[in-house]
Amino acid sequence: MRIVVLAGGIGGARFLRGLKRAVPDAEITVIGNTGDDIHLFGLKVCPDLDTVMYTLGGGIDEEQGWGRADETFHLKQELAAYGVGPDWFGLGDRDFATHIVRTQMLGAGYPLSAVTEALCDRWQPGVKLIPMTDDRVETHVAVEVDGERRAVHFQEYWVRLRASVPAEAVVPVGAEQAKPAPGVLEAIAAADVILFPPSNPVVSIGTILAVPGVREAIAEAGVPVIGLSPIVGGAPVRGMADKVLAAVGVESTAAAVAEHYGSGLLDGWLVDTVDADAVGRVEADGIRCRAVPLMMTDVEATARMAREALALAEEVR
Ligand code: GDP
Ligand code: FO1
Ligand code: CA
Repeated sequence: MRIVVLAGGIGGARFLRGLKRAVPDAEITVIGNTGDDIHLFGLKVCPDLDTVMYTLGGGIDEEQGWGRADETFHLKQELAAYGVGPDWFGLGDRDFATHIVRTQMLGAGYPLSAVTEALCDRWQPGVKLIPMTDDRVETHVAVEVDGERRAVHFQEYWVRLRASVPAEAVVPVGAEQAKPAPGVLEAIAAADVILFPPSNPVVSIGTILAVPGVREAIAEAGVPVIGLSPIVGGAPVRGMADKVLAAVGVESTAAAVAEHYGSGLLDGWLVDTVDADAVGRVEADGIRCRAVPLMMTDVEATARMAREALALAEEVR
């Protein structure tokens, strides 16, 4: 079975671990979000690609969900001693090596997709990980600070400001001119099923869908498209999805997120059992819906979620 998954960082990566457990023989292609990418200290950092790669490759800091296990921060401290920032972004020594290799390869002319493949040679994530595009896309968030409206990089909104001010708009800068990376449209066209894991609907999956051609390819693939809600009991399980959903005029409920994707894209939607009352509303919109436990407390619980998603795919096929 060929499965395509559109993934952000932690939510996507943890779901993929369960999916691999549920269907060990499946050929899984992950289309990764690169809108979170940021240039720091002259290096290109790709947080969501790295979160998927480290999580599936066994290098992730499990508790934090991003960055490397057994991390140290000597390099960051040395840079700070020279007055070189930013100090608000936690780049560790082990993680720095990844960004150095990536930046070196990009400088030598390799596209991000080739660089990602090279990095995955080390980590062996057990999936084919492809960035959504080789072109530069950066998610910016419009905020009002001291009565003045300005745009900040998504990482500045989330990590420095901790999403403490409302997001007034979310813009994937560069997306309109971006082309899907080699293999993205091919994987979608060859898929038996397409899954939206419980990733952020705006700054993860929304950004991938903003790359021209991706949304159309998914809608035209003619295979079941099944999503799992990242919103449980009216709030994100973690992160700032509520803030960025508000920016696009969508309420933070499992049903509203399904409607935001729409029946033109989604065939099936899983909500958590606490949101069972959303099932009727989602089905009235023409999207098949089931309520099942959606908390990724461990790999086995996550594998059950993946099995439910694949069972729903068979129902709508
Ligand atoms: P990020 O890039 O690290 O923010 O990760 P993603 O975009 O892939 O996923 C973020 C989303 O995952 C958030 O909106 C969370 O609500 C959701 N999430 C995290 N853990 C869980 C979980 O155990 N269950 C569900 N249903 N959603 C989760
Ligand atoms: N998230 C934080 O909340 N604080 C950090 O200092 C931080 C550093 C960081 C470094 C490398 C990396 O791969 C991820 C990192 N993240 C950090 C997570 C990052 O903000 C991601 O973009 C998340 O996916 C949020 O969507
Ligand atoms: Ca992310």
